[in-house]
Amino acid sequence: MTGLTAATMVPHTVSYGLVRDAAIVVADGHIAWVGPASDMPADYAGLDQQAHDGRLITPALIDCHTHLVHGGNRAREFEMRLNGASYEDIARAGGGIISTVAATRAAGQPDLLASALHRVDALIAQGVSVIEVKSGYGLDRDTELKMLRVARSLGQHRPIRVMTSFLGAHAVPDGMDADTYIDTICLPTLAAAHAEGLVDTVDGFCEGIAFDTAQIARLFDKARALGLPVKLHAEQLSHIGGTALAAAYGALSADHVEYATDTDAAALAAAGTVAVLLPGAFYSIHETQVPRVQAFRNYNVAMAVGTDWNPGSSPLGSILLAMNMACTLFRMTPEEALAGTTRNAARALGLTDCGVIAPGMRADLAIWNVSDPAELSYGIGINPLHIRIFEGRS
Ligand code: DI6
Ligand code: FE
Repeated sequence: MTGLTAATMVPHTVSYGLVRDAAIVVADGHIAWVGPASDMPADYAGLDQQAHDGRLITPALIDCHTHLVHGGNRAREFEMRLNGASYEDIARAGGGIISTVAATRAAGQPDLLASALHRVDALIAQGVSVIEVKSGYGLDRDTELKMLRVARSLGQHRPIRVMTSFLGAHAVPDGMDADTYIDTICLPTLAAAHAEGLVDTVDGFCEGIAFDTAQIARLFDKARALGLPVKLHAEQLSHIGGTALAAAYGALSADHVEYATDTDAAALAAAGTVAVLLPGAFYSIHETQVPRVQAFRNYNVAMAVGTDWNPGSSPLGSILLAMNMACTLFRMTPEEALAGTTRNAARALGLTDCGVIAPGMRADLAIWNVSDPAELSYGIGINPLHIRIFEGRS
């Protein structure tokens, strides 16, 4: 491919790792060479060439935090919130996550798959090549496994790579206390899901309305025993120590982190844990505590951006809009937002073969009808995708 402006997102180079008048050589689904066309080795000159008249090419986008397998929707709750109820009021009144649990338990696997594929298609149409998908709307063994099987199968139905997270510790089911749930349902279900090869990472919701740090620590100990990496919903609605816990366990990521402190940022940096920022949830629940982006910068914490696509706090089906919101609501720069959906999103998933355009990386690429990479975050509700390339094929 020639005639491209390549935002390679290779760090510690120029802004966006930008290469103008770039050529990219793809072979066997991987990037063989990238650089200024004038430097392309003569051996590649005989290959088929596609000219792209100055279009921008980036790594394909990565949505590193979604709950896109779920039954039903919560439009009613949206209406309640607009009539004055808070997210926590709704959760305590038996609504919220628990109502999606009922809908997800009731849904057959084909229906869950069909609705998830619609959501996957929307992300693919925006240049996404990797999605993370969580369980957590089952809260019983059969439904958690059903969700993870659906998540795993998405990649057989669409050209997309799926990373699964076991989020059994998402909410406490009705009629049970949190400790009993963790010990008698959540941990055994994790073991069963892992035995079926359904779990890439283990996640939890560490929050006053969900699980405390001691309960999450038991979950993380089990994950460690199974050899699985961890990540955590931490400090979304209050500060109860989830970020420090995630860092102590060397988590891949701590997600939301609106209420994380400077001390937490230092702990994330020391652990190499990515801060995943989710402006869709911040926006939807009218949160006012902005995550400390400047502290993450000061301590060199890698920042990723995701949709958090879920039926309650973030019915956001657009990774490009998440990038725009990260800039406008959190004051991230467009370059940070793009790093957050490419290089740093890969890192939040423990992936080392994607997220930058460099030799040896998977040829998962997005070509856009724009010339300046800032345009990807600048547009609101605009999709400038020209073509997506997945494993070298468009
Ligand atoms: N934090 C969130 O924002 C979502 N889950 C979580 O742990 C909310 C999920 C929902 O409301 O259905
Ligand atoms: Fe989430």
